[in-house]
Amino acid sequence: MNENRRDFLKTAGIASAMTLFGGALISSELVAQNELFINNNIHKLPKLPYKFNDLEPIIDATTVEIHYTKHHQGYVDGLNKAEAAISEALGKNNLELIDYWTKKLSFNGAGHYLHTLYWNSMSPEGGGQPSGKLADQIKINFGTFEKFKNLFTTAAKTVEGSGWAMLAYNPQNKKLIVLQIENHQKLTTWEIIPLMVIDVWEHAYYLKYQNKRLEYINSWFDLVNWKNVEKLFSVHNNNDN
Ligand code: MN3
Repeated sequence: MNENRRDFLKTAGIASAMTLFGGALISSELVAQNELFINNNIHKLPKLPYKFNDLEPIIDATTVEIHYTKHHQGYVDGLNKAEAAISEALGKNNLELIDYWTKKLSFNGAGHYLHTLYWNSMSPEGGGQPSGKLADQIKINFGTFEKFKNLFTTAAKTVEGSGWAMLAYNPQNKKLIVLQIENHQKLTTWEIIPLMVIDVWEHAYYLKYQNKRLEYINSWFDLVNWKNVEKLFSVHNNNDN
């Protein structure tokens, strides 16, 4: 990618709501909120919806800053690089390394998407419980909010290695489900709409919580931006009514 062009676009703040992934995975609402994409399909780091220190004391400012400016930026850069490499390979009609680049595309693309959803899954004014249709759906699919919370917490705690836990909506059978994700891209069931994620890679919590992942997850619930989760749910649940 042309560095000058990237700098120009970054400075100019040119944004358009282009989709990162085709199909059901992308949330148009999420894209609109964050102006994820700039011209020519070059992906950029979305604006963080709060300041680095706004999630304290639950997540410290240093963790948020490194996570956002180094880790998330790295996935954005990796995604752009993979797309450029695939484009170049097509141009040269040489697909010899395409298995490598499609893996990079998946890992970095999913990493970019999940981090964007992660930042929006939290708010300094978060916590409590969901309301409205989402609250009703949680009761229908999990029994009670506490049962859902226990399922989500246990899923997050037991992810092997680096990964995530996700609350998602399946529009095919109109059910909410909880998933474990390994790395950024493994163990999904593909037809689902992601609504909320917690990052349980160690870089998300290790400075403050060290090996105590469960303590991080329990504290994290006091940051959950239920308004955003409800909004994403309502976008995809609208046609059901
Ligand atoms: Mn992360």
